[in-house]
Amino acid sequence: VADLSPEELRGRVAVELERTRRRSAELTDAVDDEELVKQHSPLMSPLVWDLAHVGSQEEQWLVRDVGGRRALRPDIDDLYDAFQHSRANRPELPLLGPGESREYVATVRDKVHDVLGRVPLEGRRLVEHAFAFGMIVQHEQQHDETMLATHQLRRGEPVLHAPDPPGPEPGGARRGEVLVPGGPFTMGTSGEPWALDNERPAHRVHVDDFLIDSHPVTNADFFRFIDSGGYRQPCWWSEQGWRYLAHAELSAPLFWQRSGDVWMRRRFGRVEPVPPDEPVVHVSFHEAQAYANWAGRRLPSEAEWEKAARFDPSTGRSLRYPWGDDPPEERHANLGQRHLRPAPVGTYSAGRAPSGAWQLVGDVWEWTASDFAPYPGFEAFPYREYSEVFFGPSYKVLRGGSFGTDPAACRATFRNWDLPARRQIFAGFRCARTPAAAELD
Ligand code: AVJ
Ligand code: FE
Repeated sequence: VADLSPEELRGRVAVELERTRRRSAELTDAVDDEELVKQHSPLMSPLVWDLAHVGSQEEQWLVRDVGGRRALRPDIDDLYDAFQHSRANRPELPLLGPGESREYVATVRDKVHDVLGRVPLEGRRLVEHAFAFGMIVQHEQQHDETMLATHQLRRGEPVLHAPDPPGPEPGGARRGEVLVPGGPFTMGTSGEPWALDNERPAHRVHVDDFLIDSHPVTNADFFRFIDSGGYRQPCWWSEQGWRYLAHAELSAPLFWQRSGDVWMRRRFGRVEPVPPDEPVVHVSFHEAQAYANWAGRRLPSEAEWEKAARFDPSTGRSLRYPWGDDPPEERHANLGQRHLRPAPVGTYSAGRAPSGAWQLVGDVWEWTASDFAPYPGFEAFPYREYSEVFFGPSYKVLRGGSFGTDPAACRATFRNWDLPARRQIFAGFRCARTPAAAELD
């Protein structure tokens, strides 16, 4: 950002805003008005809520705060405040209708382009203003991923279409563990202009020797857990996990269904056999943890995950992405909803980390063992409700992004979080373990 002239920066931001809006439009234009206002699951908002919420945040943050312009629709601030109304209750609200919502977000966007054309983007205000626009792009992209999860929960004929991802590369599916030698590394970031408050500041963390899976856990791995009785044996589950399992009566990942001898799954309206070589997706933290216990392993801590994903032992530096500092390209990772599924393990050799691990970014979010907590020196920005109110033992951290995560909202430092019971998000995992002393010689 600092290397760009203000004019180049304005152009870059405008492109990102429009690219993002095309995605939101695609997700909301794919269904008719009735499906736009209906609730597809109590876990999710109606799609039309997400759309107008994106506009409302953009109005408050860019039109009012950055632009200093007068409010367009202060009367709807409360309706679209995520803290005022739970997702389950949003359909009952007097929300803007589909046409009104589209008109509203377009009006806000026009004003935003006007603000972008006039606001100082240099000197003292550069970082602050560039961040505000970047935050809004990321916010909309995050809601687009949420809307994609709503599409996955929706019943009915397929309305989203995309080509399948590439297949595994020669030798790519040879799986194992990679050893990350103990020592300090830099976790988090202070210099990344679009990094959100919870990724900051950069700080040194010591991590002991650990081994981590070279690839995410696959559906075939998960078949074995299920077949060996994993969902029926309390010994693999935490107390909280077992209570949740009994209450929710789970016996497989979300969207799976047994048909005779084979597992089938529903994927964006298509029913198909569960592909054995894809990362498992739509599992809760509890299921991931139970699998890891069953396999004699554990989930990686967040620090372990990040070190495996970005620490380069040849320079001692932490990279922006597993493959280096360059922004994601198609060859690096399955991001950005180019595909409507994870790629099989052993794809994207260009995206490997210095540790040797594959597919840390893209495909599926990966559950970690860690609670969502602030880094030392954390400062809430721009408001406490973005991250700070979620800190504590209730939320577990996920890392790496999924096939539905846009590159703008994905970095090796990016932190996602959710309740340990949630599985409608595109979440999978990989396992780790602490090596025995004899293994290190
Ligand atoms: C970071 C995905 C947990 O969706 O609750 C959207 C992102 N924050 N609007 C969420 C977010 C405010 C957040 N997650
Ligand atoms: Fe939001």
